[in-house]
Amino acid sequence: SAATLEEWGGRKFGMFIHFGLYSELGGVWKGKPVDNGYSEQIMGNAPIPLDEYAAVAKRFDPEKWDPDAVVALAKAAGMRFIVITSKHHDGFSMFHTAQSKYNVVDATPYKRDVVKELADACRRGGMKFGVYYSSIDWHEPGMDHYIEGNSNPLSDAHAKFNVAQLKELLGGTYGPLSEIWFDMGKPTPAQSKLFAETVHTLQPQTMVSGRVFNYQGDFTVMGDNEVPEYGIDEPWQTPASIFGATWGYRSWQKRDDVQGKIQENIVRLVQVVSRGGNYILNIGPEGDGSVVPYEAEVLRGVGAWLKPTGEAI
Ligand code: FUL
Repeated sequence: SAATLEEWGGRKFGMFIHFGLYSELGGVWKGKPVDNGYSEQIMGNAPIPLDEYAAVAKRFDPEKWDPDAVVALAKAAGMRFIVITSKHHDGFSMFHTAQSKYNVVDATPYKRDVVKELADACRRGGMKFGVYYSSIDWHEPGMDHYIEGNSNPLSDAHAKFNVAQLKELLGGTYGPLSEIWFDMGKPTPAQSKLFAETVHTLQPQTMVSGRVFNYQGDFTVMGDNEVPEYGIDEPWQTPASIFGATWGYRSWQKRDDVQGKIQENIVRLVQVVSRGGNYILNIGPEGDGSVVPYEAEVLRGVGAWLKPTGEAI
């Protein structure tokens, strides 16, 4: 509805979180930095055989993950919503899905539903909450590994699996979702329609990202880190990563000139918002769940500029 669109557009600034098994690897495989693509896609980039990648789950134990602290950080940055990876291309679910044991509760020593605990923290903190959901699944036989442009076609069986997971995510356990950030794969028009309808039937207020494809999205997603030159008169969003080269944690990332980074993100935020969009800025927590101090500093720096006198915006 018009009210939903206006509310969503009015949020302007949010936090993206890329967190998964890849965070544990931090962009390194067998002692070597993997530098030919985003670190959240290290399984496809290295490439890592499925059984070896899946074994990482046995040591994924993000004890330092603190959802309330993450919500507090988003607030300090002046953000109004958070979107976390519920499942990335690797196919590993960060929520307790019943569709596959390949999830954070059933397959790791951590045994806790990361998506649920963040959803609850957001509710406590008055922060809107949404999820990223990739329809690609490198864990599935026949769909394994990278295809140019992440344009994997989806079998009907896989689309069914996706719908079953969407029903879990939107069925109430995770509360009201502000948006669902579909990403990649190459669904048919009928599959895109099915995904969008599934979302809207369960939660009419949930905004569907344009990367559900085939004109079924409620908002347009720009290219990664893309800031358009002109105002655009429709709901849209720029997804931004602090380092450009990765969204998932990368241990060997060079992190310097934090003031310059803060300035850069303030400028981009202003450009996006003044042109009618929402800016969603990413953090990539480490495998132990901790937020990279440099990233927290960038976010706080942007927030300090937004709120020079310290009052709530
Ligand atoms: C892209 C994905 O392929 C990246 O890994 C990342 O999630 C980014 C936000 O969207 O298309």
